[in-house]
Amino acid sequence: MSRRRHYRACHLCEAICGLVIETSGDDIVSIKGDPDDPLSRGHICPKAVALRDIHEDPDRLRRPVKKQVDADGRVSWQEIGWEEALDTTARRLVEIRERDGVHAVGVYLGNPSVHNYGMLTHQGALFRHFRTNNRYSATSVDQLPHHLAAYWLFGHKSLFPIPDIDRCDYFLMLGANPIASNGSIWTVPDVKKRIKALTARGGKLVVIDPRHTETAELASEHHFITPGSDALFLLAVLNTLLAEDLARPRHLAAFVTGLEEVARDIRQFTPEFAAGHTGISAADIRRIARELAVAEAAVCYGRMGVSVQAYGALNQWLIQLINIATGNLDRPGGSLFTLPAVDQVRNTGPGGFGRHRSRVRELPEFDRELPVAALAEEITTPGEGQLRALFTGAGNPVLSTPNGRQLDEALAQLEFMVSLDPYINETTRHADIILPPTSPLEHDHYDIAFHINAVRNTARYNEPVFEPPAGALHDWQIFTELGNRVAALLGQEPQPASPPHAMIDMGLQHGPYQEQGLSLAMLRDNPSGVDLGPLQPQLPQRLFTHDKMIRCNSPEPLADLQRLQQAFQRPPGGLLKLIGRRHVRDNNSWMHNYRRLVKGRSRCTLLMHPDDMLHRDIEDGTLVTLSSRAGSVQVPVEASEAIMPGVVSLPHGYGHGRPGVRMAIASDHAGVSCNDVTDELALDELSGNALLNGVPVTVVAS
Ligand SMILES: Nc1nc2c(c(=O)[nH]1)N[C@H]1C(S)=C(S)[C@@H](COP(=O)(O)OP(=O)(O)OC[C@H]3O[C@@H](n4cnc5c(=O)[nH]c(N)nc54)[C@H](O)[C@@H]3O)O[C@H]1N2
Ligand SMILES: Nc1nc2c(c(=O)[nH]1)N[C@H]1C(S)=C(S)[C@@H](COP(=O)(O)OP(=O)(O)OC[C@H]3O[C@@H](n4cnc5c(=O)[nH]c(N)nc54)[C@H](O)[C@@H]3O)O[C@H]1N2
Ligand code: SF4
Ligand SMILES: [Mo]
Repeated sequence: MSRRRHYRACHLCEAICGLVIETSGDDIVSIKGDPDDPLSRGHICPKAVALRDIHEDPDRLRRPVKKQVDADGRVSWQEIGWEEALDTTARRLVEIRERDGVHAVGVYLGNPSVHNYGMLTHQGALFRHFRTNNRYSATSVDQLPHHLAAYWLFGHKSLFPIPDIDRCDYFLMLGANPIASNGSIWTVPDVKKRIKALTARGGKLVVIDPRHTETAELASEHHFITPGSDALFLLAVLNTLLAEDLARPRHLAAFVTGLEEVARDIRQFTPEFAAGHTGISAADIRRIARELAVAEAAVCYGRMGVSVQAYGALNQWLIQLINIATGNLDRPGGSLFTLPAVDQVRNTGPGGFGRHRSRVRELPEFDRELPVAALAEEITTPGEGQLRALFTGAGNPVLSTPNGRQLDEALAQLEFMVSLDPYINETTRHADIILPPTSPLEHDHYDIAFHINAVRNTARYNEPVFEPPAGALHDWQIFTELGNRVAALLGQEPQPASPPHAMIDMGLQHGPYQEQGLSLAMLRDNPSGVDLGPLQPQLPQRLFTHDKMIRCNSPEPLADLQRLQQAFQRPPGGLLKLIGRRHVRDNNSWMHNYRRLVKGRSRCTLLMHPDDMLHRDIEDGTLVTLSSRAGSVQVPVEASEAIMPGVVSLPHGYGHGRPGVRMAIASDHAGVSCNDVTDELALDELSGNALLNGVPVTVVAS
């Protein structure tokens, strides 16, 4: 059989590494990094080769399945044809919509939906018929605070400033572990090499994290911080900059206002006040602020650890204000906006906040989505607008959202559920019908999401590696087919659908690089990608605020300062605080079914500091009960000096031992779900984002 080389970008995480895949007939012979990709320069991580495992996995569904329940309540799954699967789904969704109204139909979209461009371009074909208030996604267990900060300050939910690590001298990083995660809201393949280059040229990386992480290992300086107290640290840094007259917004001064008002409102948040709660000394906080101020090019960046906690939105807003006050926004070596070839910032709406609220708990929407922490109660609470049918796509909220156990039980009460997903997992086992799309290597790929966040402007389009099997449908085709059927049932005309690549071609030809002749044809000729150059200063033109101004005195986070101050007037509760953790061979909940990724020692352990173990009669390996208001799990302890005393850490995405999960290897490496302990009532009250880091817990030997 002759060998063929294929080019492909990895879609598994935000680093979007270029790959070269060699095949022989239907077999994958090798998967390697593509040295000619101008962004990833040959980098890959251990997950890239799992693309082969996904493709070949016998547990991956190839055809739609329908749930059968016999007289004794035993569940089995029957393969059905696409016509029946699509017809039934469309009919049931429309029936419930007609009977109970559009809000009775809910939608949850998970993380891989953003890595799959066909899902992004074509979901509207179905959802335009269901303009429901009950839209949910992984955003509200993740980056919602980043969207809000960008919306308040820059006028668009996705206008994220990106740390320009390759030209930076001083990097202050909070609550991120890119060595494990490969970067987030920061597409930065090969981050290890970039961090090493930063310190090798005399630059400094300061990491603030309750765990001495793999990233902290490479840092010039690491400080433990009490989970959930980062806002006090950031306020103290900003306060020092403003009070000591160190702020110098440089070119930003022409279009930035409101810093004086912020300076007034934050005066009481001193380094001394922060020191008492964060565990970082006032002297260190002042020094870090001064170092930031004098560095030639500096950046402050924070991710999951500061977003998905009690003050997520406040934190992300403060991080931007620090970059503005030091004049490092829109500056090489600071943080810069990208200019993606298909400009999904310009092509999508700016967002909006609080235009409607959830029915039961009155939580605010953002960009027409409600916080997913409200999903279970919207299903179980009777009354008008109660959620009766649910569509899930590329998501596993039973394992990924707070109090997943409660959601698990709620899903069982739905009248109809359909899942667009290749697996029968903890969530989709509740579906009546599962619609499996083609494997990732059977469809083409262009990344429309993550170029927005990339450290360099590049573009890359790749053809499918394999032809899809006869009759198989891509995610985008499933959306189109369902949309057409729903339209017919509602007496409407079907909408003509062009394939995703045609939409990308339009986006390229009408995008910011049209003068360079960028088009799909050009990308087809350059399968390793096209380099569009380093990030450039673009302000104020790139702003989406109506008058091209940045107003720092955003009223919502300023008002949130009161909540912060009140919370930290109370003495700390004395409970342990639970945080999460990622490992380079995990990917949220769905990549535990591939032997090469799960081999070795179990990673689903509770990290605990020896000092905390001592009082509790716990030894390394002891099985403990980890409990919160919401629930408890039993898990072995792993002693670690790398975790701050008073803090424990458990990775999320495990808990595959539930009955009915059809993922054989994952079930053998089941672990427990961290989100059986996280609490759906604990939120960043400002944004509605979940609080998954800093959950108060107890730990006792089982
Ligand atoms: N290998 C792998 N890569 C992934 C993923 C994966 O599951 N596995 N998931 C992908 C996804 S969806 C995302 S969103 C990204 C996430 O990317 P990152 O945010 O870089 O990854 P995390 O490991 O969650 O890092 C969060 C850090 O915050 C720390 N932390 C926890 N609580 C606090 C706190 O209160 N304050 C501070 N300062 N720090 C705190 C944790 O110890 C941890 O080191 O990773 C992506 N990449
Ligand atoms: N405690 C705690 N909880 C967390 C986090 C944490 O740090 N701590 N992190 C949060 C974060 S950042 C995120 S993003 C969420 C993730 O939460 P989710 O997005 O809900 O969950 P995933 O584990 O990513 O599940 C992805 C699903 O998509 C399916 N899938 C994979 N590829 C495709 C595809 O191409 N098409 C379709 N149709 N389906 C596909 C998989 O089979 C799987 O069912 O978890 C969150 N939960
Ligand atoms: S770092 Fe992310 S994009 Fe790169 S190979 Fe690994 S999983 Fe794929
Ligand atoms: Mo995420």
